[in-house]
This record gives sequence, structure tokens and C-alpha cells, in this order.
Amino acid sequence: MNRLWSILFFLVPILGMGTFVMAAWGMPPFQGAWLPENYSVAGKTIDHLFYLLNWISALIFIGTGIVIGWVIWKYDHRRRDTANYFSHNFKLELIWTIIPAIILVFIAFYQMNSWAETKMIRPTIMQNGQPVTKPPMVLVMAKRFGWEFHYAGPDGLIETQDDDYIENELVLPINTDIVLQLETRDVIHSFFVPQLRVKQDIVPGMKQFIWFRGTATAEMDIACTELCGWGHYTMKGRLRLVTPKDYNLWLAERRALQNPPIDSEQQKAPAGQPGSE
Ligand SMILES: [Cu+2]
Repeated sequence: MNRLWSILFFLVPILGMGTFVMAAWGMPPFQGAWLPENYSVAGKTIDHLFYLLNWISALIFIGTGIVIGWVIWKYDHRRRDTANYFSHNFKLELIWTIIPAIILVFIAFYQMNSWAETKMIRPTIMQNGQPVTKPPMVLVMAKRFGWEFHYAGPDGLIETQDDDYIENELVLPINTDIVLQLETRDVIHSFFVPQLRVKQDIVPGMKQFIWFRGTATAEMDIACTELCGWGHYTMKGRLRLVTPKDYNLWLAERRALQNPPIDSEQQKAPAGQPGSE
């Protein structure tokens, strides 16, 4: 009976690895269970880190599974009735403290670049010959239950009177450093775009900044990953990554639609100048 148990324990790493491999290669029934396609420059670094951590975890998982199975197999009480008992083993304790410590310190140093790239070094622009942090392109306002995207109006600044406000639809240009300013109207939400490898909690009273650079045109979901109330699951936005040219066209269309009184006056002024008087 005990040997049967050991076989069951051996099955854990085998089946675990089996599902892992099948998901990674998209075999049925695990199609689409692996990472979604990446559309961000920094996503490559993040995916690399993800695979490294996955491999470390997989090796430890398989190793532990084999050790547990082997111990149950070898120390079957019908073949060997007493197990060795000892309450302390300094050498063993030292080994199982130092090895995880080395792994964790290694990961801490190894991930520094990707952390800096995605969370610390904000893109810059040149202003009077000096690099300054790039101002946010869109203010993302999370609320129960939806997303407001505030684009800059003709003044080119967000959080001003002429902001263009859109609900649940975000359009951004590719091949451009995008900075988003995240805020919430009520509770904690979390801005998550898996295809951009971006996830950021939004805390009331705080401004969070995220940045990324889209690599190809695509359409993707924006999800909230903080349980924020009964309608949490309905907090779904749509992100369209378009070419800079299409983005400018879209923006011009928005401006033409938005604020008709201001627009009509602006259109009158240049039209009225040549030849009308
Ligand atoms: Cu939410």
C-alpha cells in the first residue's frame, strides 16, 4: 500500500510537468492557456524573467516531488519498520537555508534591469537641450465600474478644461513611448493589459504612472485586477494600438466632434479671413 502512495506522489511532478509542457506548446485541451502575445518592448525583458522564474520553480517542484516519492518508496514500513529520527542537523539546516538564500539574492539582482525599465526609469523628452520626464499622454480614471480616458485637448495638456473624455476605449500610437497617469475616483482598482505586460494598482489619492512602447498594431482588453465591488467583472476597457498616422487621424476626428462651440468658432476664424471681407 505504501508503495502505491509513493507512485501517487511521483505522479505529481510528472502530471504537473505534463500540463506545463502541453500548455506551453498549445496542445489540446490547453490551447491559449499560455502567455498572450506580447506587444510591448519591455515585455521581452519581463517574459524572459517570467521564463527564468518558471524554470527555477519547475526544477524545485520536480526535485521535491521526486524526493517525497523516493522517501515513501524507500521507507515503506513493511520493509523497514523504523525510520531514523533526529531533531537537529546543523549541516542540513545550513544547506537548506543557504541554497534558497543564494537563489533569492540572485533573482533580486537579476530582475533589477527589468524593474528599472518598467517601474523606475520614465521615458524622457528633450526640452531646451535637457532631458525631462515625458508628460503623461492620457489620464486614466478608474471608477466603479469602468474606465475614463482623458486625452489632452488643443492645449496639449491633460487635467485642463479642454480635455477630451472617452469611456472604456483607449487608442494609442505604436513605436512611441506612452506614459499614462492612473487615478481612481473611488476604491482601489488595478490597470491590467496582459498583451503589454503591464499591471498597476491604482490607489485613491495617488497618481501612478506607467509607460510602455507598443510594437505592432493590435486590439486588446483592459481589465481591472483588483476586486472592487459587485460589478468588478464588468470593468472592461478596450485598447487599440494603431500607427502614429492613424492615431493623428483619429485624434483629429475626435477634436472635430468634441466641443462643437469651440470648434465651430475655430473653423470660422480661418475661413472668414481670406476673401470674405
Ligand atoms: Cu476595479
